[in-house]
Amino acid sequence: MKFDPTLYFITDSTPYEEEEFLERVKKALQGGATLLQLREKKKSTKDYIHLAQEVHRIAREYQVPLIIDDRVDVALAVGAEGVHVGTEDMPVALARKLMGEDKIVGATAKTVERALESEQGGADYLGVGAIYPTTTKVKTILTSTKTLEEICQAVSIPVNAIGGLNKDNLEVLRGIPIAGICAVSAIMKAEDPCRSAGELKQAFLQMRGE
Ligand code: TZP
Ligand code: MG
Repeated sequence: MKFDPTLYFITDSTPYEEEEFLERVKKALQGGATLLQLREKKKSTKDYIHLAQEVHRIAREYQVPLIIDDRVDVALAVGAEGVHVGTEDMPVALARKLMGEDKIVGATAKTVERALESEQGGADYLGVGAIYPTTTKVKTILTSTKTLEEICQAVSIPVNAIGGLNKDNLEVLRGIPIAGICAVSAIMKAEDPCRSAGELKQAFLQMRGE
């Protein structure tokens, strides 16, 4: 399935009531997020599915593909456009087998080895980071821009940078052939997620020289 990785917005519903969360997701899409990931770490399967259905409704309005973090079963259950698997989740090749050829499968890679393995397993894109320390709850380590660049050179699928990125700190990525950036808090926690998404996208395109 075709997708645009330019501005990949990853959600964190933790501090919000459902209504406000969904409103924020909608605003992020209005502001120009091109790809959306629902990322839930604590919800029951039932609640994950419920939220995924709500978010999918909004994503469809804006024709933005919805990727589900970790859970192939939830992605299939709600007919989401894809799934994202990390190093401790389902192996990429198995996720691809279960999701089928038409869906999007993304993987986290922090080394060239994992990047190549993920590409061979059928990943459509890679998320690489954390580039900066992050305030989002995640089990991660910092990934250097050198490794990010080496991963970009090693694979032919799109590579997105992730971790602590905001509109004012993208300069370190200049010259590295990433396809896009991922962001949680810069958009999710912003006073105005629509404006933040727009500004972040603009900053990325400018950094890339567009
Ligand atoms: N993987 C590496 S860093 C990260 C994930 C899921 C969190 C990024 O969140 P933020 O708020 O954009 O730093
Ligand atoms: Mg995961």
